[in-house]
Amino acid sequence: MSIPIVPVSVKTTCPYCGVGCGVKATPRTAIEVAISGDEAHPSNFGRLCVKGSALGETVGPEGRLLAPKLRDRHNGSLSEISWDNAIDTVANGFSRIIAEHGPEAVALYVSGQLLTEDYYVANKLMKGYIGSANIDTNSRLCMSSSVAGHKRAFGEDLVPMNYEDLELADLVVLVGSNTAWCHPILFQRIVKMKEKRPEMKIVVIDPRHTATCEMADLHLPLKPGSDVRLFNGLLAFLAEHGATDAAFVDAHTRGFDDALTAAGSSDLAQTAKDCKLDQHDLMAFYRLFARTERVVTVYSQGVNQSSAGTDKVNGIINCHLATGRIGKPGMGPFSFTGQPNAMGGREVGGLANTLAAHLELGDPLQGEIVQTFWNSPAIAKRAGLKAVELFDAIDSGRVKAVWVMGTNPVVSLPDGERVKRALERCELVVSSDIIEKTDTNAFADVLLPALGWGEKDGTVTNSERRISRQRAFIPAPGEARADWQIICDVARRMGFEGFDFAGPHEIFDEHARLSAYRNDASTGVHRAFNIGGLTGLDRAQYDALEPTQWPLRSVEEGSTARLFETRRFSHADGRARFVPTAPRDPVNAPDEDYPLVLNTGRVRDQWHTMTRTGRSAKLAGHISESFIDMHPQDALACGVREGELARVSSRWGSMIARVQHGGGMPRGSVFVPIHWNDQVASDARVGAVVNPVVDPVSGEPEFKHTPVAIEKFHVSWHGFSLSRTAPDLDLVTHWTRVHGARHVRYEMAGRNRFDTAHGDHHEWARALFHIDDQHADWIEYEDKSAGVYRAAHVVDERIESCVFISERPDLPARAWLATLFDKDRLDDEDRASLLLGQPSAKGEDTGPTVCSCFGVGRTTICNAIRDKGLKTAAEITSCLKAGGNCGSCVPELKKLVVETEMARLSTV
Ligand SMILES: Nc1nc2c(c(=O)[nH]1)N[C@H]1C(S)=C(S)[C@@H](COP(=O)(O)OP(=O)(O)OC[C@H]3O[C@@H](n4cnc5c(=O)[nH]c(N)nc54)[C@H](O)[C@@H]3O)O[C@H]1N2
Ligand SMILES: Nc1nc2c(c(=O)[nH]1)N[C@H]1C(S)=C(S)[C@@H](COP(=O)(O)OP(=O)(O)OC[C@H]3O[C@@H](n4cnc5c(=O)[nH]c(N)nc54)[C@H](O)[C@@H]3O)O[C@H]1N2
Ligand code: SF4
Ligand SMILES: [Mo]
Repeated sequence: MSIPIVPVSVKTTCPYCGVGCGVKATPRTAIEVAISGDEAHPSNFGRLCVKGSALGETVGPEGRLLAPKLRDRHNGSLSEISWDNAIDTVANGFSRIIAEHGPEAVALYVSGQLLTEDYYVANKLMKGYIGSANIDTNSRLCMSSSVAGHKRAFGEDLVPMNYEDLELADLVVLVGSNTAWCHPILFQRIVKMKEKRPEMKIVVIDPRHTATCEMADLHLPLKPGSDVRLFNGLLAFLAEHGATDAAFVDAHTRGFDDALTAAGSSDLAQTAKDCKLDQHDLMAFYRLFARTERVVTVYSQGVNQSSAGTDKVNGIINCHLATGRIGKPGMGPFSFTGQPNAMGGREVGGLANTLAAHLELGDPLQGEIVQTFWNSPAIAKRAGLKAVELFDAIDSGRVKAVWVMGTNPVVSLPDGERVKRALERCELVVSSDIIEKTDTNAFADVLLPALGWGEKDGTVTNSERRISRQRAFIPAPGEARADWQIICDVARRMGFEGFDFAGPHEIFDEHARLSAYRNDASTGVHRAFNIGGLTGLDRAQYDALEPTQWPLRSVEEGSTARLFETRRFSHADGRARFVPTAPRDPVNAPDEDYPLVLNTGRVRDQWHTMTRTGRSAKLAGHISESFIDMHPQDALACGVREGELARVSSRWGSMIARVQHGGGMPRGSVFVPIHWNDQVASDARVGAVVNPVVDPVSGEPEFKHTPVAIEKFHVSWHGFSLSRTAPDLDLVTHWTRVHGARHVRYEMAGRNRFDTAHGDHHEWARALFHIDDQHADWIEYEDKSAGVYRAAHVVDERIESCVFISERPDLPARAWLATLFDKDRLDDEDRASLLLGQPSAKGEDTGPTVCSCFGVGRTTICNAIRDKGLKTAAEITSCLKAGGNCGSCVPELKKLVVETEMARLSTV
């Protein structure tokens, strides 16, 4: 029976990045939803980036896990089971292992993409009922260095800032943050303000020349890992040039002298040398910072994901404390959170080394407060295992059961092969996910279908501590249940009281009450995190909750836009701490065998392990395959060329991707995106290569620095196919799947000549597409001497599949071929184009997508720049619409203007 859809617009929040944009979703059918930005939401005021705009394409039933499943370990097969059976299996499995081996033998591994309510009950179950702190989260891989740095400096994990501060600043420093691609709406807010006030300056500190640099006044391409040295140098410079705020330092901080001593030399030439920077550029940055009062320093994964991540954070905060630039409009250190609910997870205490509601493990008073409030049978007394340690403990058999929720650790943890081995050895692996086939689910004994975005209800907190509602607007598919519900069901089945909630509003209420409970130094422990003003909301009030920033102690007091305005920090004496940060090199240095440094990160149109964004044809067009970005001279030295496949290997593992040069890499470093995994490519999971080194304070992995070697991946042919059904991948050596609207595309390459096993090219193509019919309609072209073959299979004048093969990687464009799959019949011109291997009419191929919103390709844009003499991104927008919706591609448009002009100059 189909459930009627009421086309009413529902206000919710984007499930991707920590900007936390407000979204208006209007369901048209059960699988079709119109998406637009919420003009009233203070994060985005109606704008959405390209990922947010494409949300409508990701809510369909394709690939969803629709019922609980149990794996037969002997033959690997999955069978559907009832919820009752599934809950029993998980509860009994956990209870048995706890009874036999104690509470430390089980673990939860959760996610910054869970809603606060899900997160709260997961944490409560583990720390208050099972009684161990073995619950960690993928936020360990993400924000834990910032958490640790904030605690050291402020006495509590506090992000003091407000998004408006980015607009009020006269200098925005972006450290290790590709803001243009990873926090696009905040980037656009900064850029817009810069257009209004050109005197506002942007400095980017990143080894790569990223899209973010297109808008920067200054880019400092520092040596990877040398941020502490750079900010120590800045601290010394500020002190030497009388740019510190002595009154603030005296009255509100401790430890300045020690930090200054640890910062070491103020010798600019030496600092520039250590960071491999141009001395004049470094001086320009130091001077700019010294003389500008309103400075916001934004930091993200280039800072956190490092073996010196926590020190990097404190190195930055030290400079803000020294100048007193904190807790005032337009200034302060600003950690951009990655996931939509990274901040909510920190509020509930989802990390293995925190307790709950900003209360800490290991202090008897804080333990007592939480246990009394929960009225729970137990309370965790010491820190549990951090993500990388946790998987080590699973591998060694110390932890025997793990329940993974809303994260894909086989892809996202470092040393991925070890993670696979650990899960293989683990007695009981449970996974709650919305998708059935993921690299992690391949190892799960029990699969639990969770509700996804659009189906579930709850709250998330963004980078500026703003709590927003995610609201359901489509019915639950199959038997999927909300994560909080699944956790509570298991907890109750384990015999625990305290998990009877009628809905997420009751969980939120309990969370809010805990935040205010004995939140006072006279009766308990004072902490800034307090949402007492949000207690007592009934379902209707909770449903109507408007985006609200914390702290919100009471309704009368109202919420707090900016922390530390009173100059009071959360350490017992109210003072902030300088943390001495001695620079140290990354743990693993490049050597003769592994001479290059692997840096990993994100691309504009994909989200993490692609389980959702990978389903959007619109998003697949921007970058369709994994790549190894490297300097041309490094490529030469490794014997690889642009467009060819290469293997990246480290002491931990290897992967394969295509070499490219366009990403502004310095010598000595290569960059590989994190997104591609075993579901979408044969061998492109970069986590297999990444070293499992972690920061000693936070336990956050060093994702940005693994010594690697690059070598050519020898193949005898390159090709691609587009088809309405999947081809036989056993016939190819290397492949990547690219989602299309009415077809699926595979980029492929082979080691064996394809005519050996299957007679000739034609036979091979028939086998590839599983075609038995001897009389099928084929359009075929072959040039044996050039090693070129192309074929299209046509049924009733409609294209079913096509394959293009060449000995060299220079294959024809793909974009125009995809359009043939939209047609009911091929005309003569289409057939001629297929034979020719290119559109016979000029201008039909648009090239790879640059503007995903309007589907405008690179070739179209470059032609327009050249033919119409366009000079700015704005001119491109008025001519082609590109860049006119979400604006995410504007940095790339700017780059194309420059590149096309350079190409023109080199040919005149
Ligand atoms: N499109 C997209 N957006 C996303 C996500 C996504 O998957 N896709 N994920 C979200 C999540 S969870 C997160 S955590 C954020 C991450 O957001 P970002 O941190 O902006 O993204 P990354 O690409 O991981 O890395 C940022 C930059 O750090 C640089 N870097 C590497 N080493 C160093 C170094 O030693 N010093 C400095 N200063 N920089 C260095 C890299 O070159 C890279 O450009 O993005 C969020 N937004
Ligand atoms: N090499 C390298 N590795 C990295 C990083 C890096 O920069 N370099 N960055 C790290 C960072 S910052 C992050 S945040 C991680 C992200 O890494 P992951 O968390 O592993 O990646 P996701 O693809 O976001 O995984 C989310 C999973 O939850 C599922 N899911 C979606 N919605 C729901 C839901 O409502 N409920 C449940 N139960 N499941 C749901 C999705 O299908 C997916 O399988 O990667 C880390 N790994
Ligand atoms: S910037 Fe984009 S991905 Fe991030 S919350 Fe906003 S719309 Fe979603
Ligand atoms: Mo993240």
